Amino acid sequence: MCADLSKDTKQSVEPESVEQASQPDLGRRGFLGAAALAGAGVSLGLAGCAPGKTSAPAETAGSSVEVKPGELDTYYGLWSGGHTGDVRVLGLPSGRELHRIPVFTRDVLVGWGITNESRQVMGTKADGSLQYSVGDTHHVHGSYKDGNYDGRYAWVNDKLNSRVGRIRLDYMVCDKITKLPNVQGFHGIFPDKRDPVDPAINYTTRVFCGGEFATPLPNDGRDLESPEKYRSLFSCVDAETMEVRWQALIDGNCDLVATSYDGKLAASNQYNTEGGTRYEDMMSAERDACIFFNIARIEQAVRDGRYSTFAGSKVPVVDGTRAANTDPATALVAIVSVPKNPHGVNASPDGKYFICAGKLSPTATVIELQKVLDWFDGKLADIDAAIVAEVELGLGPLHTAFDGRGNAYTTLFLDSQVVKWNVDAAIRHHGGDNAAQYVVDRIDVHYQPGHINASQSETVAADGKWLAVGCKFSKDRFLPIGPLHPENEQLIDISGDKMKLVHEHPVRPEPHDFIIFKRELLAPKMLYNLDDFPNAVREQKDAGVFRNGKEVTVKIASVAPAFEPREIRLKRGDKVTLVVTNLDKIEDLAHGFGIPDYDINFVVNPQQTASVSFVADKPGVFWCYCTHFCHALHLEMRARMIVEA
Ligand code: K7E
Ligand code: CUA
Ligand code: CA
Repeated sequence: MCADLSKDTKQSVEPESVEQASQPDLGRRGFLGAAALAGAGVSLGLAGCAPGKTSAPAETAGSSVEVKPGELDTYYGLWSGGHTGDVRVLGLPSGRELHRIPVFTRDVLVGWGITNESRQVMGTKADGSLQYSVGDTHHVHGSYKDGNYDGRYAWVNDKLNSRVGRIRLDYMVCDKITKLPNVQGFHGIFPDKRDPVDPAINYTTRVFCGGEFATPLPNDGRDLESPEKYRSLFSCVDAETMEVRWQALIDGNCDLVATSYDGKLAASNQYNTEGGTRYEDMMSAERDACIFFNIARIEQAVRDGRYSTFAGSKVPVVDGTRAANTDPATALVAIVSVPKNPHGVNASPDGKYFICAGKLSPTATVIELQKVLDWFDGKLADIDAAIVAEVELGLGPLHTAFDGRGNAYTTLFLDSQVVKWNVDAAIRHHGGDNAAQYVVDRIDVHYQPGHINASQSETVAADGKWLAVGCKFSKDRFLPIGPLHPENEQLIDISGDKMKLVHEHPVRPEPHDFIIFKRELLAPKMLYNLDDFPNAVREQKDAGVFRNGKEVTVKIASVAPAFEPREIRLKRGDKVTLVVTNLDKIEDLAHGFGIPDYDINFVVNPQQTASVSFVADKPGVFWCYCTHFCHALHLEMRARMIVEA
């Protein structure tokens, strides 16, 4: 399983023999038990490579991955940041990180969580402190129109505190955060791609959110010792208002989420249909499920008043439990059986299939969308007949991407590989055509890949050019930096028949999912508009210190290389709101505003306004200075804040 580019080369000539050589025979590749998984993780992955043996130079020379100095990338990537609570913006194919968009956690670079405006988005407690200071982003997805990204919004989950963040892609800033009521471990997220009933609404209006951890509902101290009463909720958030429209109560749990191209279905893989509260219990059944939510029916049930609510929340909750949904004519959900503890569900760009990866099973399960709809319509007797393929791929399949040419690419966590397979061939193989070779190619990645995505993968415009892989372990790939290793992000050229590894870079842990799309789909604004800030200081003459008893408003205008006013006179104990407007109109001319010993620093972009509030509790002279290099006289760009004792 070690990196060996000679093997990649051989692989590209003889995939068959490499498959045999590189695939351990684990009990004829049957299901992995929990113990086997742990054991395999150690023997196949974590202890598999000795440093120094494998670091052949990457094949980058002359390949199209190179973006020369001064050239621009052709794709944007939006990457979840992981437990740094932010979203990364990458340029591809270079892999250069261009930006980090803070969402759930403070970012001291721009002052996210420090300015009043950002704190309002993040949410504060009655005492003014931030509601939460930690987060964990896993999945980021963009808004759709006609099946492709429209560049309006992106949404990202916070698994830790069950929040949804929305990013305005025009300014690349988070503008709303919604807390999901009665949800713990909010994991998968996916926007719908159009409305299920109104053909005129061909764009995203809902965002679906899967609750991974079942708890007593409401989780207020009752039913602690009654696991059979633990439930989880699948939530629908309005894309515009960001309010929670409805929730569906389900047995077991949700993990990842995917949506159909016709807007009719949202799907979530379930790994704990057992409803286990202990580790072993979650792996006791041979099969789990992929649950499909019938959006139009659920919204009709809400309109008809067929819902309940939980204490502490007014959100309508429909009944999506198994027992309540056995009659296809009225069912709100359809539950398809898939092998043991699946991970990942992805919708193919032709709109026909959902693919669940097996995780503890070496398989991928292909579920045909039309057949799920047929079951709801009473035309398919057995919902499990919606499964059109269940084929072996390798050990530890997690996530799947698509190239728009009928091929799927699935990460194999335990095998440290990506497998390219043909969906139609898999369906034929499943149907009894043993000659149908569905595995097209395999490539070693370094190491233990989790998420994977291809350029434009989950859109109607999947273009099959680039495939990025988030490897959870980097081991020996980079200079050692102590115990906490970087992760390894690798880029694979998938434009030809054979996959070709072309680039890798380390990344600070730990991103999960990401999307890659053509740069033309995004048109960021390069300047703010003063009209969007009601508190803007519109001209230098409006700047000054305005006192109302102990409440003081300091209005500051910045024009490089000076602040106006340059002297701020305060009295100890004043309650100060300090508003800074950057009146510069030149792109890239941002200023910072740092106040020594007051724990304040933030950035104000051209034509933006930002404010902070604090109590002037420390007397003395405080040189507030511009912290963002803006001008030859940047060091002189200061204001003297005097706090009288
Ligand atoms: Cu990392 Cu998407 Cu949270 Cu799989 S999940 S790897
Ligand atoms: Cu303004 Cu530096
Ligand atoms: Ca299970």
